[in-house]
Amino acid sequence: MKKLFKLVSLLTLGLFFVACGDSASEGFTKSGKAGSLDVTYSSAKPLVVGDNTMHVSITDGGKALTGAKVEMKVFMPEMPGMPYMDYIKVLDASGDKYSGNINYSMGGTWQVKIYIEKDGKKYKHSSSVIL
Ligand SMILES: [Cu+2]
Repeated sequence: MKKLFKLVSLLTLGLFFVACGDSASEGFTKSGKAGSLDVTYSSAKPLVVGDNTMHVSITDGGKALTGAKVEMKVFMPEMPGMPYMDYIKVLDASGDKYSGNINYSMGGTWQVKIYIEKDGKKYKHSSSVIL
């Protein structure tokens, strides 16, 4: 009986960790290249229509890129019955993290551009998200 109780406790504990793992992975993250740089942009929460705190991290040959000017732009091309719309934000730098609010004003596919400027060199990362 004691053994069974132990087993049930372990299973319950296991489920608890599985549940926690799920909620942690519900955030958003996507990676790609900007020229020679590696770019990851993410949000702690799933993306929603409206305001989202986005984080960008950049590495150059595996080393975090600090002191860059990073601008994020999201846009939707014009569609029948919908004008072109965009949202542009220069991200705040804090160490090797660049963050800022991005507002996706409607559901659908948004084109994402991340412009990076460092020591006079310019890089661009192109991506897209679906809300
Ligand atoms: Cu639209």
